[in-house]
Amino acid sequence: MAMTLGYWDISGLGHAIRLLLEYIDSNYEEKEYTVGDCNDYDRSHWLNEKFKLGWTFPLLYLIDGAHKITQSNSILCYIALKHSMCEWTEMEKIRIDILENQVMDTCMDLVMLCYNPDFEKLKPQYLEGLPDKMRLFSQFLGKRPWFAGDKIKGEKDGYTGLKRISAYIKSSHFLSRPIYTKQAMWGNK
Ligand SMILES: N[C@@H](CCC(=O)N[C@@H](CS)C(=O)NCC(=O)O)C(=O)O
Repeated sequence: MAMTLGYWDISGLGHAIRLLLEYIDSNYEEKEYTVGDCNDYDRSHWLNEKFKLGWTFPLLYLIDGAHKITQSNSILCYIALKHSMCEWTEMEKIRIDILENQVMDTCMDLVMLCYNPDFEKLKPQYLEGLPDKMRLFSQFLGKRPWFAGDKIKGEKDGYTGLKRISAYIKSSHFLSRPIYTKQAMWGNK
C-alpha cells in the first residue's frame, strides 16, 4: 500500500522527505493542504482534519499502513530505518545527530526571518552572517565526500537513488516553490 505524506502545498519541511522517498523509489502519494488566499490566511483546510487524525502534533505527517508519524526528522529516520539505511558506525551516528540539529537550527533561522513582518529591515543582518554559517558546514564536511561517512547507505552502487532524485527534480511533480506558506514575507511564491 502506498505511503501518504500530508503537508502544506509547499516545499518547506517536506523537501528532504520527498527527496528521500524518491531516492528509495517509494510508492507514495501526497495529501496537500492549502492556506486560504484571503487576508486572514485561512488554515481550515488542514485544521478541519487535524483533530480527526488521532494526534494533534504539527503538520507534516507520514502514514504507512498502521504507522502514523509526525515530526519531519522522525519521518526521515523512519524511512531510513525501514530501508536499512541506518547501519552507522558510532562516529557516523554522532555526526548525523549533530548535523540533523544544526541543519534544523539553520532552517529555523531562515523561517524566523521570512515570516517576520520586519523582514526587509532584518534581511541585511541575516545576509551578513550567512557566509560564516555556511563556512561551519564546510568545516564540518572537511575532506569527506559526504557529511556522515564515505558512502551513501541503502544502495548497492550508491548512485541509482541519486539518479532518481535528479529525474524527480526535472519532473513536473517536483515542488521547488513556494518554499513557505502565503503568510511568509519571502519564499511565498
Ligand atoms: N518540528 C516540526 C515542525 C512542524 C511545523 O512547524 N509545521 C508547520 C508547517 S512547516 C505548520 O504549519 N503546522 C501546522 C499545524 O500543525 O497545525 C517538524 O519538523 O515537523
